[in-house]
Amino acid sequence: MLRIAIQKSGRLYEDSVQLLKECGIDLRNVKDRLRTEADNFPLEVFFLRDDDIPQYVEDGVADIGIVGENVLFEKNKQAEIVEKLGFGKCRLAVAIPRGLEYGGVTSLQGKRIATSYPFLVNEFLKKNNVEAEIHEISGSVEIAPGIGLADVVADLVSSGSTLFMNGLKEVETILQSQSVLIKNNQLDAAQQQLLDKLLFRIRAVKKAKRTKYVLLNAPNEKLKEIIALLPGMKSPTVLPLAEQGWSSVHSVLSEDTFWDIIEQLKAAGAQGILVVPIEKMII
Ligand code: PRT
Ligand code: ZN
Repeated sequence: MLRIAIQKSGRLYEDSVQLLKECGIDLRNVKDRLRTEADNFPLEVFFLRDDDIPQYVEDGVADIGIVGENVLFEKNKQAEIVEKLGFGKCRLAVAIPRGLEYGGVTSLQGKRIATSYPFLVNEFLKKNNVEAEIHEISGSVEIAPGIGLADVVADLVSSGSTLFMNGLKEVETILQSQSVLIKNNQLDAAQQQLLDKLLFRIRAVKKAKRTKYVLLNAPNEKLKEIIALLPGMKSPTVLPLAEQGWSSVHSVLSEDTFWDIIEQLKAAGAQGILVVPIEKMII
């Protein structure tokens, strides 16, 4: 059995459980539980504070875990990243009171920096040859300058509205972060095999999320032009319509190029374009 550690509650909980669900792993009765077993995959799930996950995985109490890179790097534990998961995106940034002039990282010299990420902030300061005083606080970092506890802050940012509401502006990015799947460094062959099985599913789910299934109708004389616009997994599927002179074309499109290609398809004479989400994609 493979043991996975995920966040008990908080910003990563929903996405972590949802990802497992999309991998066909159903967790029932998870409410207020510290551990549970999946009934259709040999997986035991531990629900923990995110801060504890790197340690559990390093020690091998859990074989794998889902945690933000910010926490993983801050805790500086021995655990290998096996897959970036694409959720929980944020950045660890330095922010200063909005009215303050900023002339680059040397402006931080001698300042008091409030943060919950002392290790990462210290590494950042060392790398930039800046000496500053780090004040470790565990929450509400953004209010520290306002109450005179610090001059500047280093905190996680996603939309930026918390900084804005507290009269702060971002001046440096220390780390770009997202959730990752990590593993213990000494998995045995059986555990690795289970992890590979899980990873295969995770990758199929991730790939499907970035891809759409497209169906459209095209006049036969335009088919060549339309097919040239569509990559498909191998090549597009073309089926004759009941109406003479028309075909139905099916293909997959990546999210990155999606809108550009749809416009070109329309311009090339495609009609009745349907775009359908894909649940899993195995290639
Ligand atoms: O109880 P536990 O210790 O498990 O949870 P926690 O309270 O330590 O963490 P939680 O649930 O708040 O966040 C878990 C993880 O989500 C973090 O470690 C990050 O990897 C990720 N994440 C993504 C974020 C954010 N975005 C985020 N915006 N974590 C926190 N924030 C906070 C930030 O600290 C600040 O207070 O949101 C505020 C800023 O948000 P914006 O949108 O106003 O910029
Ligand atoms: Zn935490």
